[in-house]
Amino acid sequence: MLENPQRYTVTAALIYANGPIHIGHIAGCYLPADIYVRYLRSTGKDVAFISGTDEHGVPITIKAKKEGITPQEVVDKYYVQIKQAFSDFGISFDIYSRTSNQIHHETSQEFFTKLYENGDFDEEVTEQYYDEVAGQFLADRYIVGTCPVCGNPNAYGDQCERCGTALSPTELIEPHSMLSGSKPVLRSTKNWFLPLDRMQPKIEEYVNSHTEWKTNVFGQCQSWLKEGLRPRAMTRDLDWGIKVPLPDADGKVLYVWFDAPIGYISMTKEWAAEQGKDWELYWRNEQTKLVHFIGKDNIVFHCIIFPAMLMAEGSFILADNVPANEFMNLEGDKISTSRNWAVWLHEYLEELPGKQDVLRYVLAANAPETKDSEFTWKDFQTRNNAELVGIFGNFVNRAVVLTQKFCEGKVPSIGELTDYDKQVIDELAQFPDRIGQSIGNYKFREALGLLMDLARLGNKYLAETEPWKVVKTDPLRANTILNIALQISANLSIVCEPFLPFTSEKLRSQLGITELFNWTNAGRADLLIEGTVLGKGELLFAKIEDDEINIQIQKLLNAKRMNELETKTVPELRSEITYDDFAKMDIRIGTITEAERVPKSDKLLKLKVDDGLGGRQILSGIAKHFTPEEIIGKQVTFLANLAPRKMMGFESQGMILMAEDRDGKLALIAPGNAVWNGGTVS
Ligand code: B3M
Ligand code: ZN
Repeated sequence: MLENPQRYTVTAALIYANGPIHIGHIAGCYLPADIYVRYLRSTGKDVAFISGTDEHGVPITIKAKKEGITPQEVVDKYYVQIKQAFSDFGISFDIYSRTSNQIHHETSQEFFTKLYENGDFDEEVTEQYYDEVAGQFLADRYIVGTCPVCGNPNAYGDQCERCGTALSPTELIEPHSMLSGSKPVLRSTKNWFLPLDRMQPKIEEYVNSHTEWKTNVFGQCQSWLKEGLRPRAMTRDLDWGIKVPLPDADGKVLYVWFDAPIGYISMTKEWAAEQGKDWELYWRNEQTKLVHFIGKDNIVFHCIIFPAMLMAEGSFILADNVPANEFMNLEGDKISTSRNWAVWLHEYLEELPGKQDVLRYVLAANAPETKDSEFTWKDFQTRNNAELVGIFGNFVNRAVVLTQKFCEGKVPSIGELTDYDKQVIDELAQFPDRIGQSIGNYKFREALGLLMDLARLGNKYLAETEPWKVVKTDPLRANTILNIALQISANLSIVCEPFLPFTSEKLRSQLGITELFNWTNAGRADLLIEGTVLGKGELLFAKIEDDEINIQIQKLLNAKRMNELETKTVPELRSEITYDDFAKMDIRIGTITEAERVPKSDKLLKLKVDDGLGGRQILSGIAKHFTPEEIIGKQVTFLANLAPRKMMGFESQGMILMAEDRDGKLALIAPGNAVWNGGTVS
């Protein structure tokens, strides 16, 4: 672990540009990265915060096929949307670029060429799966089968997302093509492999030198190392991607997990060029600390494969830490793009405008740092109302409003301090370091808890000193109290900035802060100078009412229903019958004249049906779908020659025909025009 570096390269996963981003992405990777970076900047460090979209690989081409547009159109559309959402949400990347840029293609190809020239690859002709219907090789997500490690039936050809194992298509059990659904055949093809097996000792040495990594990250690495690493192809037989820069590699591209992490480097180059900086300082200087923020499904690529590539290349630094988070679930279920079970960031920003910090707060407070966590809208509301409004907002508001009221809206003078004042000032002084340490150790929930403790300290101080009463007898003492309360608020504006940047900004203007205070000033009780005019007082957070939350909950319920409808398939046809079989059935029209529930049965209705022959009794299992009242007088179709049978003590003489809807709801089958009772159906 690099101690006290002055320069940081911080990366956040290059998400596939094949769909919008949701709260799971934010909580898993982007928010922690942003908190970390904002904190580092505030302490005066030199930071490059790098991210962008991953625009190659099968996830992009699959999406293009699904939407009926070109891969280029897919990435162009989502790059813009994703970039905008991040920026509106206050994720403060220094650059948000894309892997389709020229500089990235060049950087990746140079990287590949260097490894090729070093002799780092094994060039091998192997049998790979080929889809004869689609006429192409099946790499990565084009092929799905059962994971040999955990039995997940939907493992991809390059990775099982359930257990995280990196796979090759040939390891899948019962593979099938995602393109045509057909069973693939094996065909020979040449590819370039990184011999991870031979590199294992070096990789092991690297991983083992980082026992400080988070337990989930270190543990996953150990289990792969224990299994033994296998050579991995760094090229693919695909047409979408970065061309393999070799003469005999027509129709081949770089493996997306080869080019994507190199994106961190090429994007740094792009940024440095724009800023007039030297990119090499951020990737080749041993004093630079490289940190990758990712979600847990990307651990193997960042802790083993990318470092192996970097080691082979030889001129780059390796990650000092890879603080991967686990997953965040939503209202008791896994977040899923295909099932639309998600809170989409761009929709949130539109539907709950101005509430970026509320979501930032809730996601940080529930961050899946050590295990999977859960987002619910009720919790969102409670945390806003009880914590942001009730604790943070309440304290600051009281300090500001009381100052407006008793001190003409100016920072009052500070007089003699009581022991209690001194104690509070001492406590205040310790907060920035404590919060900073938690952030530095990637414990963002803990840091946020401390931040709220500082607001609690402020609330307690006001409650115990009661300046609104003191002012009547001892205005100078009230001045001192309010001065201290305002100093606490000023400190809050500094230490809340990584978590709540929009609030920090508002708070600074309310307190009339014009100086560039940062973490290096924090902890002091003399930040605000006597006489400083406060800005306009406005509430930092507004209460969120049930209505707003219910809209969001309803949206999710709708998604669930839509999904259930879509996944319900039309039943298969039954086996064929002859006309004679059909002709045996006597189907007729009748009118329900009486209907009542059958005692002790929640399913059965006892019906009287006018069949033109004097009427008959039919028992029908439709009580959950119709009330007796609504069904009386309705014409129905019924099977008239079904052998009578007893149900719950009553004889049923026939069967009412019903149609079942997709969601299991029953509908009567009645002739479009009234037909005489007794009319036959044929
Ligand atoms: N694109 C996977 C993902 O979007 C992959 C990350 C690349 S990081 C270099 O989840
Ligand atoms: Zn698995």
